[in-house]
Amino acid sequence: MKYFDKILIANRGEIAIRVMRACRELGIDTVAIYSEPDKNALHVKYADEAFYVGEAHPSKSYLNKERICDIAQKSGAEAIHPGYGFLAENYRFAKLVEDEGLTFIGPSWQTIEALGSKIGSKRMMREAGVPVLPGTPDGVTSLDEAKKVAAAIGYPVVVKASAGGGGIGMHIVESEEGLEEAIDMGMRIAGSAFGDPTVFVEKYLAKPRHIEVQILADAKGHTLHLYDRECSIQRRHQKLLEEAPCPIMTPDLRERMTASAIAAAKAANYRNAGTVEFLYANGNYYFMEVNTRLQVEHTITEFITGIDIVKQQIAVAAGEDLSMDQEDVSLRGHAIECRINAEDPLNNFTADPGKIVRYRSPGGPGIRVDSGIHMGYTIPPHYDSMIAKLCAWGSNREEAIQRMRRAIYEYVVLGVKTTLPLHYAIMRNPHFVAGDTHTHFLQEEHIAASLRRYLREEETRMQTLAASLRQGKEVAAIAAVVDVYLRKNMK
Ligand code: MV4
Repeated sequence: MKYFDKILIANRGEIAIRVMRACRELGIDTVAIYSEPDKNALHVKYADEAFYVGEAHPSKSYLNKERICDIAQKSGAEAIHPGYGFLAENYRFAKLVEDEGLTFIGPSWQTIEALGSKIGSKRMMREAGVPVLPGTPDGVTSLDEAKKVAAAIGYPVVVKASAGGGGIGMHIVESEEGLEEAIDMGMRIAGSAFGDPTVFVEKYLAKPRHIEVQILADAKGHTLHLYDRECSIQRRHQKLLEEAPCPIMTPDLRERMTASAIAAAKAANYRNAGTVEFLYANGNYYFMEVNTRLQVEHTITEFITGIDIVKQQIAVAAGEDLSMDQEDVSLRGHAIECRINAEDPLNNFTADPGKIVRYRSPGGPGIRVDSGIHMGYTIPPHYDSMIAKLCAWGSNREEAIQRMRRAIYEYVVLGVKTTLPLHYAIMRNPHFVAGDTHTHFLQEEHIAASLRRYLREEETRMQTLAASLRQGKEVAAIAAVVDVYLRKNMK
């Protein structure tokens, strides 16, 4: 089954390649778009055809809705896959694609629009019987009303932007004195960041877990869940590491959360792949938002279910029924994803773009690497610093962690600083190993100190490597790198 003859991928980097891989397996031709600094990028070489879309700045290229649709029409593509980020959750783009007679591989634009409002989606979910945190049911219109609600639910509370994301415009309030300022600040920030100053108030949870459920639905409304993921380890609302399933999940909690996620999807008339995010604390969970896109961390769900989520997205976008029932979706083992960013974890995660002078990615049992980089590639400074996703699967969580440590050990990236040593420090952290994670994990675990220790070990290895390369023993590079790694005895 082919579904489409040609698909345009409106994205770059690892996710563009991930989508094209599904297309290649299905025999679907692919069309890449690329900005000026991406003309030599891997996603361009991987595609069957590639079109220049515009200058470096995303507004000129990967966010240029009209130009992307023109390229789709010119190339004869029938559908557009948006990946994640850029236009993936832009309902105006989804609508434009449909208005042009093309297929948007994702939910309907109406569903994307409805779920884009935090207040609106919270109301929708409350009415569908999904647990939500107590708070103001609508946007704050008067300080008196906000004070009444906050007093009733009890401090601390949090002020959030309805149009927001990524914690922008979000302020924690410890007592009534701080409420007015938080509302004023939230409205100002939300207004300038999203063009919508609406804020609401809800109960604040101190150290919740972020647990999400993967959803898959077809055009007939047949809706499945693909189990859960734990995504609590984040930095400034950017996820660093995820695992599937959630390590503290019990049969009862899973039963309730997955049922809530399916109810949430049905309430929003959801089709295609999506994620329902929850906050969890003390045995209770609360709806947070729905991500109406393929997510970065879909890979670990693919590992534990064996389902190719991108192929399913393409199939249901073509109007196919889901080829399985809930009973056919089984969970096997445990998977972890480490996001490898070109950033310096010891210098406030400053981006470190530049040339990759040596590169060797890990492999072997239970390892999956999704990346858009290669040896000799220069990471442009204009985009996201995530350069690869390293995923490990094991028959249980312990084996997944052991494999991840082993894969980090094998991974060679020279030329830019990366978050690899940070991930190694996390894989060695006793609380992480015990499955004890929450949204304030990084701040509290002093990961930086242990990271320094691991980096000193790394430095010796890197010097050995650099020396052997300088002496002209540049044995077809990869072999040399592997040799240096394997000879070192890492505890
Ligand atoms: C919260 C919360 C505690 N209580 N809401 C952060 C970004 C935005 N998507 C929602 N966020 C939070 N909302 C209430 N009522 C704590 C967070 C939060 C968080 C959530 C998920 C993952 C990491 C986080 C890190 C800090 C705060």
